[in-house]
Amino acid sequence: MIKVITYGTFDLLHYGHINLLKRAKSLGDYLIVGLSTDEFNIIKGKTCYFSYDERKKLIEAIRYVDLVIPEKTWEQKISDIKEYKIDILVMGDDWEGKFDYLKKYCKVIYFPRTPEISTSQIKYDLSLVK
Ligand code: C2G
Repeated sequence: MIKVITYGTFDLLHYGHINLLKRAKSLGDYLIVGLSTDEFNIIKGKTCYFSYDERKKLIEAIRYVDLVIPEKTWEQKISDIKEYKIDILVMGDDWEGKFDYLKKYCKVIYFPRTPEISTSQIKYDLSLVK
């Protein structure tokens, strides 16, 4: 069984996220999502519209996702890879190169981001609606 993992905040879930999760799952049989907790998002400098529990419910409803675990720190990836026997780590290419240090533990693949859509873009566009 090929196990894949990816990490993210996934706030205001949109088709860019879905594209990434679909492609991540296509690489194996089992996809784990390390979902950033509200506390970790503060460390990441992100303010979320949806809470961790709400975002978890959304991600768990996606057919490509088999398990959601909390992402609490930058450092947990190595232990996650070992604990869950991960074969492939996938991230969007805005992270290109940033997780190459994990190549000694598993394959690391960066997929092109879905252009033109992002959570911040959605927030901005909505701010224009009166
Ligand atoms: N993504 C994408 N296309 C978009 C928007 C996002 O492919 N249009 C991808 C990102 O590249 C990332 C994933 O969807 O791989 C989740 O995006 P974010 O929630 O923005 O993730 P981020 O805040 O970058 O957190 O430890 C890793 C971090 O937790 C990643």
